[in-house]
Amino acid sequence: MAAGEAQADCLFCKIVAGDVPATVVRETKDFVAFRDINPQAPTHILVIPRAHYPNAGELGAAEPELAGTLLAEAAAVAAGEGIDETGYRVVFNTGAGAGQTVFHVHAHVMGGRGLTWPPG
Ligand code: IU
Repeated sequence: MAAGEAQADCLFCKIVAGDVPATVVRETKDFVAFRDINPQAPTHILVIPRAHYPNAGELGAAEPELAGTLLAEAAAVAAGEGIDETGYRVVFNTGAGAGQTVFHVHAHVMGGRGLTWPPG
């Protein structure tokens, strides 16, 4: 498989392709942002690259510019949701041990309530 290529068994690749519905809030040439189906905060959006990389580390290693732009996308989503003033969190769960369940890299953009530290 070529790096970044869509995976037939990947849920988020199916969302990118439009084969699985999602509540999309922002789209660019390289990214899609949609509402998490099981939100953990009043605002909980996932930002994904259209290209398939399993996690943030692999995206950063293969496509550092795209990885950087993903952070800008997360900030644009936060601004669009109006949570940039109050504060928000960008999370990349990386690996099953850290709670990653979908192995297509995604930034969780969460806000709209006070967020405690450390996370669980
Ligand atoms: P995780 O970091 O891999 O655990 O995050 C996966 C997220 O994908 C999680 O918050 C799910 O609620 C979310 N999600 C979704 O938004 N739509 C889906 O169809 C599925 C999972 I499956």
